[in-house]
Amino acid sequence: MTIKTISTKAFDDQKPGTSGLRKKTPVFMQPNYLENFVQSIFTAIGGATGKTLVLGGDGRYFNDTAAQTILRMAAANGAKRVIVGQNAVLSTPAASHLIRLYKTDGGIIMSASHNPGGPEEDFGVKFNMPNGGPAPEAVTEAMYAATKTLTEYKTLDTPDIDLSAIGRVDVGGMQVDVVDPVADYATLMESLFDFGAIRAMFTAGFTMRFDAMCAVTGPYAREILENRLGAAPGTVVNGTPLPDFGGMHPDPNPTWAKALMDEMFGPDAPAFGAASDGDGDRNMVVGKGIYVSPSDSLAVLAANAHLAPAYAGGLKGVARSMPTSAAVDRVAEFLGIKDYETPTGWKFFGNLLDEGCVTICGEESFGTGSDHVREKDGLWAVLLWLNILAVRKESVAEILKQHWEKFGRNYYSRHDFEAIETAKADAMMAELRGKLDGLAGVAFDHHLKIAEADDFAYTDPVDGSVSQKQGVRILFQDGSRIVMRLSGTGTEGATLRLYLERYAPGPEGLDLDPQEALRPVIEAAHEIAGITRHSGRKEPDVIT
Ligand code: VG1
Ligand code: CO
Repeated sequence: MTIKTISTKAFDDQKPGTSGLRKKTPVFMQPNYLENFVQSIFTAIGGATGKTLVLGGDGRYFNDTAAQTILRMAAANGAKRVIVGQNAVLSTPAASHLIRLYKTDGGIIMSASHNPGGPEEDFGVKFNMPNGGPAPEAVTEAMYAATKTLTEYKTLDTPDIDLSAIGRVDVGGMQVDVVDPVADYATLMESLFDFGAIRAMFTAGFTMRFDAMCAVTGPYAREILENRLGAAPGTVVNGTPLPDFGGMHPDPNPTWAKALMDEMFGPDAPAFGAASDGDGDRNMVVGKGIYVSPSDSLAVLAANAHLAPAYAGGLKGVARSMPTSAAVDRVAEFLGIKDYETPTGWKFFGNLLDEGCVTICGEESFGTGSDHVREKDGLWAVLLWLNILAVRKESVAEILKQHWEKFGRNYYSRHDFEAIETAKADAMMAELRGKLDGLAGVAFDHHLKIAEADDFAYTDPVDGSVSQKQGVRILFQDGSRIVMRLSGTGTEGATLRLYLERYAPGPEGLDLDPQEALRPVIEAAHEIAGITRHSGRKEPDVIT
C-alpha cells in the first residue's frame, strides 16, 4: 500500500450550492472530479491528518465507488479513523447523529437528496461539521476557493475495502469502522418519543402507510415502525433502497409521491401517511383525506411538541427559513418563545441550535427537525406526529382544523418552474431586483397593495456573518406575501421558486382550496415579475 500523489487540473464548476455540490452523475464520474472536490474539502477543514470522520450516503448510483475513493483519500491524507455505514449507506440525519455521538471531526455525506439518481441522473457530496450540521458558508467558500487552485491530490494504492461486513478494518494505518446504519439512530428516536404510547395506538388498530420511495429510509422505517413500534408488516412500501430509486423521483411532495396521495384520498385510506426523500431528511405528512402543508406541519409540531417526552419541558424557540409561511410565528407568539427567520438551507439553523436559541426548526420544502441532530430529519417528524396522534387521540384532520381555528390559517403554496435557461432566469431576477425600490404602494385587484419589497439579507445572531441576496420578498398590506428565488440544488438550467402566502384569520374562510385562496397573489406575482415574458412558462412544473 503506497500513498500516491496525483497531478490534476482544477474544474471551474465546483461551487457548493444550498446543500453541498450536486452535479449530473457522469460529471462526478469524470476522472479526478470527485477526487478534486474531496481534496478541497480536506484543505478547507485544515487537512485530514489525525481526524475521525463519518462517511455514508443514500445508496444512489456511484455511492459505493465514491465511498471507496473517499476512504482511499482519507487514508492517504492521514485520517485516523472513518466510521462508515454498512455498504456505505447512511441517511443524512443518521450521519449527523453519528458525527455527534462519536464526537468526530465531521463527516462526508454522498447524496443529491431529493434529486433523482442513476447513471444519467444526479450525484452529490457535502461536508458536515463536528456539530453534525452542514458546513456554513465560510467553509463552503473555502472549499470552492481550494477547488480553483489545487494541482494534486493524495490517494492510496489499495484494493477495494469490504464495506459489507460490520466490523473494523485497517486501511494503510487508518481505522475503518463499518457500522449498522440504523441501530444508533433508532435508539436515539426511542429516547425522544413515547414508543409505548405509539405502540399501543398501533395495537389498537391504528393504520399507516410510509412510502420510502426506494430511497435510504426503507430500512430505518421498517426497523422503527414495523419492528419496534408494531405497525403492521407492509406499512412501509418501496422500502428497499435502489441505486436508481426504482425510477422514482425521491422528492416527497404531492406530485412525486402521487401513489401515496391517491391512497390517502381513496376509500380505504389509512389514518396516517408519510413519505421521505432520497437521503431521509425530508418528510411529507398526509392524513386520511387531508394533505398537511410543510409550513402547517411545522406549526402543528411546534404547538404540540410538549406532548412528546423529549420536548415536555417546552421549546426554547423556533426557527423557519424565510420562504416558509408565518404559521409557526403565530405559535411562537402564543407560546411566548423566540422566533427566528433564516435564509433557505439547513446550515443556517446550526448556530441557533448550538447556542440553545431554538429547539425546533423547519422549512417549507418538507424539512423539519430539532436539536437532537443538526440536520432536518424525516422520520423524526413522522414519529413526532405519531406521538401527538397517540396522545391527542384525534385525527390529522381534526388537529389541523382546531389549529386553524385557534391561530388562523396561512394559505401557502410553492410553484416551481424548472429547467429555465439560466440566462433568462438571471435576467428575470435582475429586472425584479431593479424595480424593488419602486414597488411600495403599487396596488392590484382584490385590494392587494404592496407595503414593502426587499432582497432578504441575514445577519447570523451568533457569529455575525452576513448572507446577502437570499430571495426577493414582496409584502402586501394585508399580510399576503410573494417570495422569489432561484434554486441552489438543481443540476439543469435554473429553477425559479415562487412562494405564495395569504393569511386568513378565521373563523370564516378557513377551508378553501389553497390555489383558489392564493389566486390574487399568484396573479400579482406573474404581473410583477413577468414570469411568462422571461421564461415562456405559464404554468409551474411542480406545485406544493
Ligand atoms: C432546496 C429547498 C431547501 C432545502 C434544500 C436541501 O433548496 O428549497 O429548503 O434546504 O433544497 O434539501 P433550493 O436551493 O433548491 O431551493 V435536501 O433534502 O435536497 O438536502
Ligand atoms: Co434531502
